Amino acid sequence: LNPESWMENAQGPRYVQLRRRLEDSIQSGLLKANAPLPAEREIATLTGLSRVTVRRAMQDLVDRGIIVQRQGSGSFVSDGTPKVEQSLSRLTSFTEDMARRGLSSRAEWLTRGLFTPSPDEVIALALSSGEQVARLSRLRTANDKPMAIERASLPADILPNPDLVEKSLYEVLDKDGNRPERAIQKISAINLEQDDAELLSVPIGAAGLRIERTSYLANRRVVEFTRSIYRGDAYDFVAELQLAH
Ligand code: 16G
Repeated sequence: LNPESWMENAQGPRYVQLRRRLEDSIQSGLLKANAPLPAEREIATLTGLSRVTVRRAMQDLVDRGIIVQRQGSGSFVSDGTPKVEQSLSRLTSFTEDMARRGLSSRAEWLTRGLFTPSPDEVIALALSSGEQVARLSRLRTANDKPMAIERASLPADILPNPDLVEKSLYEVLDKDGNRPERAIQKISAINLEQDDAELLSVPIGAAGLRIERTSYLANRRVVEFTRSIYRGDAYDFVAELQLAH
């Protein structure tokens, strides 16, 4: 990163030059997946560039999914986990979301079966007494990289045979005429605890998003109550806003 060695004949704004330089180091394998990058301050000292320029180059690399920044621990070369822009206004399934982006999705099963519901499942799904619950817990991957842990609960009469769900839950619901048509979703920021961090292949304490989705049929019956943990570095959530009247 010595300034004389590369900035002299270089073209374009300085942050672009620095970005390209860092990209080259990553593409050539000099910096490998998950390797830490020097701190912004250090890069500024090494290159003679301002912190603002360095920050801009780094932000560009984050936006392109080439590096990831983790609060408190710095920047790292991405391990190739896709960065996904997810709309907050469309009710879609994980399988559809990944397919639309040309990514292959898979589910590693953690739990799949019928159970006696917990008190919060009884409330969330408005179950009548004695009714069982279908639980589907999966680690969801895109191009074989872990993206999210999804723990879905459904009334057993909507999904009497959970083993029929091999790939897409929504596809199975659709076939039975039970595809949800409305959902309420709540997103909160978390730091990942050990078990979830290990499943998602990120360090303990890394940023995550807890997403709770309650989905409804047209007749307002609850179909699904899903508690998910998404990787914070893999998702950008996007919503279109309109002026409130
Ligand atoms: C989405 C939903 C989840 C649903 C799943 C079905 C969130 C944030 N999103 O990931 O509730 O169960 O899609 O996906 O919870 P599938 O049809 O691919 O199984």
